[in-house]
Amino acid sequence: MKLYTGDLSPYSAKVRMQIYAMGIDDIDFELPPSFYLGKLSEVSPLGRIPVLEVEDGIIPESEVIAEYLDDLYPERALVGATPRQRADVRLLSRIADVYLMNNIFMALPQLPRKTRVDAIRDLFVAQVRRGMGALERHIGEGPFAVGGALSRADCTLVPALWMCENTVPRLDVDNPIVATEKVAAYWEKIQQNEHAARVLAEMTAGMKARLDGTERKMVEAARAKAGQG
Ligand SMILES: N[C@@H](CCC(=O)N[C@@H](CS)C(=O)NCC(=O)O)C(=O)O
Repeated sequence: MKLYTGDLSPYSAKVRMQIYAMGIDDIDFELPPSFYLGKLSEVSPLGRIPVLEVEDGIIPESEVIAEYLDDLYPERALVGATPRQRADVRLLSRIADVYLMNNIFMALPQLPRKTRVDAIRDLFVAQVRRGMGALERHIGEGPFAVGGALSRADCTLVPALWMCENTVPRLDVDNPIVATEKVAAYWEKIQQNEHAARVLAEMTAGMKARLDGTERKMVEAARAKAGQG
């Protein structure tokens, strides 16, 4: 199998963390060459990563890939031990995807101050804060988001909280984690987990490449190669 993925992509990082935690070793990672050309639709009609390439086609959408991997390796599935824990794992993963990450992504075009529309930024940041409030209510108080073991809730929350901490303040608003107690305590602890630490290091490297111009050079090289000058 092959996972089309990118270091900085939080939805991809979520699937990578699951792969690391489940110890799956037959998946190659690749950044699709078309990523730098803005032509991800050549890999998947949705035009987004992650995408899992399997024998008979592709599976897009991080949550669908995550469930597929749990179905493939049920003895290692990261879904929680009881029906209630399984519901909580799904709920926290959904809060992270739909209420945190999706709204952060919608706010990203407001990063440049020169073109920023404050009302648009505020609209999406308010939704992120609402999601954070729900997370504060539902998250567990141990070292993991649900119960006493790492689950897919952690795999989704780790990249989402990294985005809250590293991206939201660049919109000139406070990091939404700071206003929480349980989420802030969880965030501090989960970063010590080896699989979390691995994806966080990858995302940090991806962010560095974006900010120091390395990524821009890759885009220019890919365009030159494709004759897009
Ligand atoms: N709902 C999708 C979201 C995936 C997504 O937004 N991926 C981003 C990177 S993290 C992407 O591919 N963006 C490229 C684009 O929008 O052109 C999922 O869960 O996989």
